[in-house]
Order: sequence, then structure tokens, then C-alpha cells
Amino acid sequence: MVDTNNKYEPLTVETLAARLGSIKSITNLIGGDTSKWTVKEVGDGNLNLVFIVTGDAGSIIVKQALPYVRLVGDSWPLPLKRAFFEYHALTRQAERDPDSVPEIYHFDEAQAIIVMEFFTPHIILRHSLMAGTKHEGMAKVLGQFCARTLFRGSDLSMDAAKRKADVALFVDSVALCDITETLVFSDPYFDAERNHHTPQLDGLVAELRADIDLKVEAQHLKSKFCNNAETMLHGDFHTGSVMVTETETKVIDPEFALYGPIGFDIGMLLGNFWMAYFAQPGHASAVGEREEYQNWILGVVDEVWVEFSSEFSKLWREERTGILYEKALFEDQGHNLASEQALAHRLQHIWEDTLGFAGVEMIRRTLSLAHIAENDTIENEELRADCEARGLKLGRQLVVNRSRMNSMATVNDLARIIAKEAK
Ligand code: SR1
Ligand code: MG
Repeated sequence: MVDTNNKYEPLTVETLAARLGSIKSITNLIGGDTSKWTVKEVGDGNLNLVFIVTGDAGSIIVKQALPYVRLVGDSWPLPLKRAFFEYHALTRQAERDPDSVPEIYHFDEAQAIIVMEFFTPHIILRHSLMAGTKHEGMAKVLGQFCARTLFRGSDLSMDAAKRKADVALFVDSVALCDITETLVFSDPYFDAERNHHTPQLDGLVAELRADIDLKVEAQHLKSKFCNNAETMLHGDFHTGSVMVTETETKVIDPEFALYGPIGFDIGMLLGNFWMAYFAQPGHASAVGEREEYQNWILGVVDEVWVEFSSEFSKLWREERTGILYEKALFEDQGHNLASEQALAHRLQHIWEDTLGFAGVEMIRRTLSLAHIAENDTIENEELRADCEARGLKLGRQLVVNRSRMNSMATVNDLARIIAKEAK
């Protein structure tokens, strides 16, 4: 499957058919007559080329890493090896939560190409949140995806040797890990070169950068991110990494996969939902028109956490076969209550981490390099700044006060209060 003799070259719409047209695993799926192929480049992320290739028998996605950050250009080189990490993450996620991620049809490490399942008519969740569309069953799938991939990739479940080999494999993903360490945990808290923000936020940004408690807590969270290799994370689990129809939900793009704290993926996801919540007035056609939809988003947040914690608890009780909290010490001694106590403690840690990571994600998406479309597409700068400011306020509360917030209802109430505050 892996061809190491071919020198890397980026694909183009014009060259793709000639370059991939003789690969059996592809032609079997979409048809071998390449004169009938249509190729469209659709990459709207920050890093890669993404093509939809359609033949007379079907369609596929061809994703290729570029040797630099697409968002910035070739002044910021980035290793092609991220495709290798994405490939390995996808195969693991498919085992741990079947049917949640695209099937891989072909992988070429030297060309940094992954050919995978094309989800259609799915769209990127972030776009759907701007359009105000609801998705049945989505919260359940996302909560279960987090529980299954995070539990089954951890020392609570995995065979010790396999898990140590996996930690060693992903520890090489230095450049992408560095992006997260820098853009999420450091840049927002000083005037870093790549930062940018909506000018009307100048005052609030200065306040946040002078906020000692915030800076210290953000660094405690960075320390957790760097030092707590609890499980294989998706690593970039925002609403741009989820594809949806009205009834189906899929997870894509785990190229930032690494070993880190369990709360990181869920936190990033919830932080993106809360930002989408605050951005709704920027997408409403009349004042108040999105209030019901905003409530739906908060309901999703609540349900993701409920599903995550109940699935995680189920896996704890049924699949705890790793080196941590061995059943030999608990259930086998008749100490079921102690096992439940240990589970409650673990969930409490994950809860606090989740809130903290959600908070730093919300802050970085407004102050650092990579922002979110929900805010960026609000043309009226005053309105955009207003939506962003509310997100920053909740983000700050989550980072600084995460250990004092004991239920999702409390956090969602706080979001509602911040959303209603006068400018
Ligand atoms: C330079 S890459 C910027 C951001 O895009 C990715 O999706 C990650 O979120 C990263 O932080
Ligand atoms: Mg991505």
C-alpha cells in the first residue's frame, strides 16, 4: 500500500486522473475510465489539498498534505508526515467507534495522499450552525465518539505494549503538536506575531492579556496538554471536523492526533458549540430570530456531555482491561462501590479539563491566528466584535473558574446571562 519510491508532488485538478487512474482500489470504486472523471478542489481548511473525484461509478475524497501551512503560505513549512498520523488515527478511530469516520481506500505515504470515503450529502457542521440547521442524533454520536475513542485509546482499556507503541508512534508528530501548543495555549496571551483580532476588541484584548489569573490558568492547562498522555486524541475536534446531514454525523480530519488529556477533544468541541451559540445574532435575519436555535445549541452541549459520561461509565464497567484501576483490585474483591468512586473521580477530572480546554479554545479562536467562520463571516464589525466578546467572556470564566462549575446547567446558564448582557 505504501509506495516509497515516488518523489512528492502536489496534485492538481489537471494531473490527478493521470496520477491516480491506475490504482485498482480507486478504479474499482469510481470506474476506470479516467476520461469520465471530474475533479474538484474543495479544501477550505487551513492546511491541505482536498479533491472530490467523481467517476461513472461513484465518488471519493483525495486528501493531500502540502509541505506548508496553506492558510499562511510557504513561509511556514509543515512536514508531510501529518498524512501518516492522520492515516493511523483514522484506522484506530474506525476500530474504536465503527462507522464514525471515513473508510480509507488507499494511502500513499510519500505523496502524503489519503484516498477515502466521500460523505454525501453531508456538509461541514460549522456551515450548518451558521445556517441554523438542527441535526437529530448528532449530540449522541459526538458524545459516544468521544467516550469510545478516548476510553479505548487509553490505559484504561488498551493492552500495555500496544499502547506504549502507539504513544511512541504519535510522539513524532512534533510540528502539529507545536501548532496547538503555540496557537492555542501561548499566542493568545501576548502580542504574538501571527495574532489578529477584530479592532473593536482592542480594549477587551488588552484586559485579557493583563489578566494574571487567566494567563496562569492557561499555562496550567498547557502543562496538562503537554504532560498528560492519557489517550489518543483526535487533536483538532472542532465543528469543522464534523460532517452532518439532518440525521447522520461523521468525524473527519484527525491529522493533529496525539496522546493527551481525555478532556481536550470534548473541550474543544464544546468550546466551538458555545462560540457558535454567541455568533447566532450575526446570522439572524431579524433580531431574536435565532433564539430558539441558540437554545438547541445549548441542548446539544448538554447532551454531548451526558452521552459522553454515560458511555464512558459503561465502558469503565464493561471494558476496563488495561493497566489502570484493574478489576483485580476492585470488582474481583467485591469492591464495586470503590470502582464507582474511582470512576466518579476520573469523570470529575475530565469535566474540569473539558471546561478549561473549551475556554482556551474559545479565546484562541478570537485572538490567535486561526479564527472560526461563524464569526469571520459576520461583515458588520461592531456586531462581530460583540459576538466575539461574549465568547471571550465565557472562555475566560471557563479557564479561571472551571473547578467551581459543577454542572452543565450552570455553564449554559452563564452562557445565557453573558448573551443577554448589555454591550
Ligand atoms: C496553522 S493551522 C491553524 C489551525 O488549523 C487547524 O485546523 C488547527 O485548528 C490549527 O490550530
Ligand atoms: Mg482540519
